[in-house]
Amino acid sequence: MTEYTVDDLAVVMGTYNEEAAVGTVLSDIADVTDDRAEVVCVDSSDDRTPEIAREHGATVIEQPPQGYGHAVREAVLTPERPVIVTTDCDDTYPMERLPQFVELINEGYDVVSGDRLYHGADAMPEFNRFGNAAFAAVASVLAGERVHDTTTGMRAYRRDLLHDIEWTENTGLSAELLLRPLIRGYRVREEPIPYRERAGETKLDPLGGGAAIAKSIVKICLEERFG
Ligand SMILES: Nc1nc2c(ncn2[C@@H]2O[C@H](COP(=O)(O)OP(=O)(O)OP(=O)(O)O)[C@@H](O)[C@H]2O)c(=O)[nH]1
Ligand SMILES: [Mg+2]
Repeated sequence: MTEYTVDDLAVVMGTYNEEAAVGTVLSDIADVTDDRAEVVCVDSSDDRTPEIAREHGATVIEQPPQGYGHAVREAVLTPERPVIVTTDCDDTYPMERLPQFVELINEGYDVVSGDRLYHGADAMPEFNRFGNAAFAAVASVLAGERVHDTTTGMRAYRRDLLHDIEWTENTGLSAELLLRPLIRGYRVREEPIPYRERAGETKLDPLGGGAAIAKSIVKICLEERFG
């Protein structure tokens, strides 16, 4: 089996007015990969985020603001490199773990999903923590396999898988990117990660967004198992 390195890695993200965090996130990626990973930002900002991203050598694709899933779907489908990692551009995810995520792909996993709940996710707002526990419980029952964090922003994927499945969700895209491969029998692993407090303002409406995610989880699981 091919042994991938950070030269085979693309790190991708949606960016929407993240000027408080984008410099730190892209510097962290450059540091841990010796500047060898490709970086793609699908950007909908009206602040300095895209300029800062370009200064750090990222490829910036402009897109009108249409929500998380529109941005991240375009982001994951863009790179040619065989290993693709998603992150949020808000300095919440541990970029120092990128080499380990590549290693787990080398061990044979198709999806490596950063599990924020394992260590307690103290930095997560209480309402989101409750919502995420509920999403995981419902998804586990409907998928027939135990999952712990369905909405994490940090995952590694084999590129082929991303092109073999049709993605339909917007706010629920993160759950979809975990659950469709899982139910189809791809090798999926959840890996505990630390989670930091966000830099800058949230882009998610907790109530409306939460309802959309719950609906996506039910729809995806029913489609995949009985559709
Ligand atoms: N291009 C683009 N990016 C988006 C859009 N909505 C969200 N994003 C980005 O997607 C990522 C996730 O959004 P967040 O606001 O962090 O959502 P969240 O992680 O559920 O909420 P927090 O707990 O506040 O971090 C961030 O990097 C956002 O900038 C959008 O409409 N367009
Ligand atoms: Mg976030």
